[in-house]
Amino acid sequence: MKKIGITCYPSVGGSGVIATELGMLLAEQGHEIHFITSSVPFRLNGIYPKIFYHEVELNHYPVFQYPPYDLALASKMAEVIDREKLDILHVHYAMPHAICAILARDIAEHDVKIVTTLHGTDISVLGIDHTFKKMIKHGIEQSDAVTAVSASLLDQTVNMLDTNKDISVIYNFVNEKEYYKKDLPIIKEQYGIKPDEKVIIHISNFRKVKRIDDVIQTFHEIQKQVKSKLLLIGDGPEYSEAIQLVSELGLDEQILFLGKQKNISDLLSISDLKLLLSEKESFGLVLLEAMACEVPCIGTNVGGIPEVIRHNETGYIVELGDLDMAADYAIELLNDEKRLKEFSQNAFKHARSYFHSQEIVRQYMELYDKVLGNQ
Ligand code: GMT
Repeated sequence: MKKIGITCYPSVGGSGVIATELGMLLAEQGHEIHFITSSVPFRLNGIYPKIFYHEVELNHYPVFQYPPYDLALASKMAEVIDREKLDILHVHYAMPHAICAILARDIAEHDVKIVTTLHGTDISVLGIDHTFKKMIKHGIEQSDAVTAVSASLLDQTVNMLDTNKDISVIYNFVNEKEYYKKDLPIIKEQYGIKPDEKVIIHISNFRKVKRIDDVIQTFHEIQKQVKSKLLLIGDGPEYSEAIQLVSELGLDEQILFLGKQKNISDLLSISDLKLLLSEKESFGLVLLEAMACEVPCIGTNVGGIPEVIRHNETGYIVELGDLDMAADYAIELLNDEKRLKEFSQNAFKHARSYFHSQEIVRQYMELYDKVLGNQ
């Protein structure tokens, strides 16, 4: 049995989901898990005797202009490392979590190993900023082990930071107990979608990099040839722009903005196709969630997306901004029931084999054993 600390952004987001699900699966295997986060991870909504939660509290001292979150986190990490005698502290994101973990390791008396998982945004956004580049590099190089969620992110990290650090690729996974296709025609009906209409879905945090306008423009072409509706799930900075574009294109009746939703697998269960046309995406966890629910995907040839979608088998890959191609592929697939069924099955099988949660957890365990010198 190992004692493992986990730090992630606990709010909605793929990295938070992966960190939490990993903690839950490790706890199921008998390990003791200590989440050290600013709030309870949103997926952690049950009783788990092997899981403990340590809240990072922020006091607003009048002397500080900004509350020192990173220092409060490092201090909490050090406290938990010593009190719980953690073997591993697994942090998600080099910036700021690996940096905090390194500081905590220096402060703590108990010997702990740091494992850092890179999810992308720290490398693709912060890594470009020279102010942070050296700090991110330090966080990575001082970690005892580093993983990246795709080969593409690994390459990008090595190139951008010019580091020789040995980084392992460990892909993301989904909780198969939650992500599977359910028979829910009632949901389609409740949203006013006719049985013969196809459902296309996009899920994201509506950041600019997600190119929501490309998704809407692609759907604009698709709906001319396929009776369909587009579900837009999520919320974020581009939300208002998206609503405006939908109105301008006269698609208010056909595009449903559902905002943030909890039961994503239910909505995927009524979907026929998923679109993810991002300009940056280190993995695209939503693609894997879709595939697990038998939904084929069209994604851009960007970052880790081509490592998740198998072109012409589980979906299609298009060049960034090639909306005509995306629409053509979608129309062809949605109009061919036999092919659509075949792609759905391929997507499901691929998600269940290549990205199976037990296999991914095994890979993390192997890495933990390696850093602890048990291998
Ligand atoms: O995509 C985001 O804006 C959220 C971010 C996160 O922290 O969850 O996503 C990143 O990590 C996910 C989990 O590994 C990946 O599936 C996403 O592709 C990655 N996002 C980007 O690289 C833009």
